[in-house]
Amino acid sequence: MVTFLAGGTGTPKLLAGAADVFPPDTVTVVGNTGDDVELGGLLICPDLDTVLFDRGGVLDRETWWGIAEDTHETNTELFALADAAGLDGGPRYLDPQQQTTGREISRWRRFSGVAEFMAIGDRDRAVHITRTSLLDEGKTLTEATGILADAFDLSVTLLPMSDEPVATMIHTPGRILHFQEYWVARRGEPTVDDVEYRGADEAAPTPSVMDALDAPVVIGPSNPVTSIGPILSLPGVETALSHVPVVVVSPFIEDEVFSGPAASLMRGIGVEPSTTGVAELYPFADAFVLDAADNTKLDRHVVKTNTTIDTEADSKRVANAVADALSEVQ
Ligand code: FO1
Ligand code: CA
Repeated sequence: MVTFLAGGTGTPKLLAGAADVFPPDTVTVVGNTGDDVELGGLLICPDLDTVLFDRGGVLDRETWWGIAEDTHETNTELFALADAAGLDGGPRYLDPQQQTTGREISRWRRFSGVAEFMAIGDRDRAVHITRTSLLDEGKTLTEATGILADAFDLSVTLLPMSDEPVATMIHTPGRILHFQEYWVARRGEPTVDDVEYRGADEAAPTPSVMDALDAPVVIGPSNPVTSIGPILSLPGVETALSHVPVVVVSPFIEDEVFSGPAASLMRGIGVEPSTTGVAELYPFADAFVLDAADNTKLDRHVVKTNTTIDTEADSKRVANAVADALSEVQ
């Protein structure tokens, strides 16, 4: 058995061609839920959905979010309606008093559906309606995710990191923004002063997640601050990781990041944006897979390969390097 911690695109890309190396029925994926938002009453879990859709064979691999060739009729209509009604667009936070369901809801991640600021596809939306309805029926997020995983015929086990809400909040000079407002509405442009995992102290990793953290753990080339940080912020997770072999694929080549906002977010929390900085954030990690061109000196086992992942052949090569690293530290 092996457990992958996943968020954003790094780990899903690693999983995309890893089946020969890590048979899917031996793989558990723990997904970040710090990016989750409630938008127009629907719970959207982007990082769970990227794994759900990619392992289910329907992911839009141009963007690595949403469903391939989805239509956006409802989203377009929401804009037209807001415009016609003279309502302001952009992210509109909801007041917690307006809470309409009995579910435990974190006010920090609730947005109005007026002029829906994230481009939710129509088929994608069907997933959010199903998930939210299952929660309203009293299921946990773990149960709802399991039901969706069956619907998409997943052969890996997919688990949310927690059944309780955690919100990744980005502190910027003027305001504190939810991650999706920072990333989607503000295109990652505001200066990052700090990053906060709101709710993490009161949230718990689920029992299934704690069981999964008894197996060797792989952290793919995901953003350490917004993809993996929320998982590590949950009580007990770092301690669990210190007791099992952990292999990390660096999302950097020395100080050059492959993609996304990792560098400015790391700088924002006062960590050097580089492989060295990633190693500081993962003191429990036993081995690192680094790019062949990355000459960072680390006090851990290191396996080198070309870590660029564009194709499934790339992903298989990196997965083999991960397996080599695991066998060295197991
Ligand atoms: N990212 C964007 O840049 N723009 C969008 O409109 C957008 C919509 C969206 C809808 C559903 C979903 O699951 C993800 C979506 N994303 C969008 C991606 C998302 O903001 C982030 O890339 C992830 O949260 C990072 O892990
Ligand atoms: Ca360890």
